[in-house]
Amino acid sequence: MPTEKKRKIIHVDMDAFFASVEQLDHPELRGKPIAVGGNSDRGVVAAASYEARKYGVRSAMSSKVAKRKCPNLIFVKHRFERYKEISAQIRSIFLEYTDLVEPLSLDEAYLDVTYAKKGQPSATLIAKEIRQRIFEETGLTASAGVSYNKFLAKVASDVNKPNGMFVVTPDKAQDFIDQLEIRKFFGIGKVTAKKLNDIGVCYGRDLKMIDRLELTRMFGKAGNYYYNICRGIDNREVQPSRERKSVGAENTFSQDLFLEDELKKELLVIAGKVWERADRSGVKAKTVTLKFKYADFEQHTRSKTIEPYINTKERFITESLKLMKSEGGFIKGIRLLGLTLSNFLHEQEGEIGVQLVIEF
Ligand code: DCP
Ligand code: CA
Ligand code: CA
Repeated sequence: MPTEKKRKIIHVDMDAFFASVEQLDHPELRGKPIAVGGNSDRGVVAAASYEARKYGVRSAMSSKVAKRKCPNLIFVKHRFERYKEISAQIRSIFLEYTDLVEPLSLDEAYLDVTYAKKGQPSATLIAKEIRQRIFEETGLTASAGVSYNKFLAKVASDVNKPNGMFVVTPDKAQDFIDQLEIRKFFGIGKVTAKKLNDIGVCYGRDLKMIDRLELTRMFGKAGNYYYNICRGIDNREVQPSRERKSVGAENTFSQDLFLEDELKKELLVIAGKVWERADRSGVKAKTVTLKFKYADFEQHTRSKTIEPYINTKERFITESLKLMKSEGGFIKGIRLLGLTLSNFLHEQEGEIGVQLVIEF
């Protein structure tokens, strides 16, 4: 067997994640059509329970449309903290089997189990065991796909969703892809799928008829990826998430700023972004750093470290503003402001669970 077909990759994805967590924690919601998201006319559905999906309710649908499709739909407010907690829990299960775990979002990850820690030779059995453990330890169901590369594992995890799994062995891969609808190809977005459908490309086998040159002419670099995946080729490695060292944001202004009030306003916007990112990544930082770039490109940074860590957004803003004040005169004009949070609290220092490094 060619080496690229010898890897064992599992893709695990939780079923109706946010909605299932809400049904788990609120038993009165079980078996009912629920949507996680705002009920207002401007609201959007983040997740729909499988009961709600029967009515056509979907993620990213406006709440207004969702209510029309399912008048009995129950809206529930999201609780990111809780989803992050479960995300950390499933991740620690994954890590028992392999260090090669690459989270794609809070509820899914790729695992390379070619050399699994417990020495189990069968990726299928590992996937089964992991799904079982997730259920026992969280009370939630997950689906899985097993194959020799990321693309196939990812697509496979959708085949028997919810609460199911599917294995694509090397000898079955080409058949599987040939019969796969283009809209189900991971990495082919809605627009591209439509474009392909319009020229009569509806299944993997149709995509294979287009040569590489034509595909790259039509879709640029992505064309190469399409050319490969419809042949079952995807050599991307599972990249274990590295711990992120800092979270930051900055803004370069269209005009240099001189006034403290204007700078303060901009700083608040940047601080809001940084705090949201840190919050979503589940990190707790000790150090805040403010970066200034003057109109003449001279750059200054000022930092402050707080023990045990910066615990609220208000504190973060107060400290950022203090740093700005300490810099003083802005006669030269400021062209860029930036803020970063770093020096994260580590696991052994308590508090924080597994560090999540994924953007949501
Ligand atoms: N999510 C979101 N906004 C979206 C899509 C998803 O906030 N447009 C959130 C809510 C989902 C979670 O991410 O519960 C995971 O997304 P998935 O696409 O994996 O969808 P689900 O887990 O909800 O359902 P499925 O069973 O189809 O995986
Ligand atoms: Ca999911
Ligand atoms: Ca997902």
